Amino acid sequence: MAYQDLREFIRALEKNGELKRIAIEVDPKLEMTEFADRSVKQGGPALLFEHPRQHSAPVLINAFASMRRMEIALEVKSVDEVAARIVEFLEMRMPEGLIGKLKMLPKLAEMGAFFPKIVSKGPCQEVVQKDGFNVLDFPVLQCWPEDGGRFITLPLVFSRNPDTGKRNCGMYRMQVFDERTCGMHWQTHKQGAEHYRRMGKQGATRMDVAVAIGADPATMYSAILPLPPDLDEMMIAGFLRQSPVEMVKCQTVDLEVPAQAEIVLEGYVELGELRTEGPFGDHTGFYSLADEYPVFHITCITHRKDPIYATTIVGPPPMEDYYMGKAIERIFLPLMRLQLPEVRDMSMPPEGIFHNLMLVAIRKSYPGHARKVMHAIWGTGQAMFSKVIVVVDEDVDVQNYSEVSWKALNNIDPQRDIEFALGPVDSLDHASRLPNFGSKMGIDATRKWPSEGFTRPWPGVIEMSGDVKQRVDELWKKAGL
Ligand SMILES: Cc1cc2nc3c(=O)[nH]c(=O)nc-3n(C[C@H](O)[C@H](O)[C@H](O)COP(=O)(O)O)c2cc1C
Ligand SMILES: [Mn+2]
Repeated sequence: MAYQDLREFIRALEKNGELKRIAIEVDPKLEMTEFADRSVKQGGPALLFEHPRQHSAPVLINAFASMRRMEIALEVKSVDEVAARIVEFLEMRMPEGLIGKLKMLPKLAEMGAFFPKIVSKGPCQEVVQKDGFNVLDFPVLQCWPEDGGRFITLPLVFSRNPDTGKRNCGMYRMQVFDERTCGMHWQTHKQGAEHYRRMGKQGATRMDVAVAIGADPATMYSAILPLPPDLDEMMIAGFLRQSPVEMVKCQTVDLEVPAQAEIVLEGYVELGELRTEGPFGDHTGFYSLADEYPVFHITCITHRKDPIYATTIVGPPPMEDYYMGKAIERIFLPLMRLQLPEVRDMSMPPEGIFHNLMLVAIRKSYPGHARKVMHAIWGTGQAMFSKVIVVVDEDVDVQNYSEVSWKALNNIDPQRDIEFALGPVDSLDHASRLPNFGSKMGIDATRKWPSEGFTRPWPGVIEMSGDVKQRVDELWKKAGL
């Protein structure tokens, strides 16, 4: 059964021993970060701070911060189950003949059941504040000492594509400037920024934006998925939770938000208005520098009577977002393999912060195959940000970073095997020659073939023969070892 809301998810975490309530007073300014950071690094539970200093709303953090919690969030035994369900849908073709078509009906009905449903009221509007509100009434964290202020870190930011009318939901952090103004940190490649550019082209002066904080876990998770533009995250959330997301119309803007959300900020972004946002201790483990970003003006705050404030911190890896990203890696692998069936597995180690390092194992079939795969990845959605791609043969386990380092480093002649490309890079890359533009490197660490100009013999990996291993198994004890 799908979780109705954040509370049901919290109860499930608690029942599974994955959540700790913190009864003592803790300051949302820095102290909660230190708690959350230590906890995630020790493999500790999600934390629910019941008494944030000077605030009444409890603070939930690290709710997704382990693979077990990701499984509880998505209600699966392994996130691979989600991948399998996606493949099942993608492979669904209209079968021949009436009987075959009839057999399809339940599947199609199931698909229909994913579409979000508009409802006339929702708990997220139990309290409606059209004036006299203050977003800082919520326990918004200052995450790190040199942060430019307090940041809302788990917001579901809703906007509409003015050309297609399609909704988007992305997670873009928001620095709180004052009681009713925040930064809107949608990076230039993201859909919120695209909507903003299109609104500008149409000569609009304001863009409606609504922000939901705290919802059922599938809905929250859908906001970070690297989906194609114009694919409704709320539909994907419905697919993940196998039940439609209930949406309610906002009070002051022409957008809908999840009816079961804890807190909703309604408002607008003024076209052309920019303000310095940051610095912010980011998921690279470095501070992102202050930069100019649009400003979000709040026109109305709605919330539950007793809202819970959901948040996260990012910083030196691994943090909560590593586990959210690891689940994306597993869930999106089958989608990647639709385009690139030669890919056997791929992995993004925590220290690579997703965009800095991707390890890919392929079944190599023709000369230059590894380079073809690199370019395909650089041409695919948010995988375009991959700064370093290491391509290995399929016998290398890319989840085993020590095996990859050992084999890849042995297999390369650097000058011959490195491919450089120029293109868009992650906005958080502080080393690129320009913001958002720089170089990327592919390392072809596959075994080289004569058809690639390599005519020397290629040695095999050292392995003991099976019969000797077996014999030593017996001798081992006799030797007193
Ligand atoms: C905790 C967290 C914070 C994030 N903050 C930002 C952010 O501030 N700006 C941004 O552009 N992307 C941020 N992201 C990544 C986006 O949510 C992600 O790229 C998403 O796919 C964007 O959706 P879109 O393609 O609909 O724009 C964050 C992700 C997580 C998990
Ligand atoms: Mn999107």
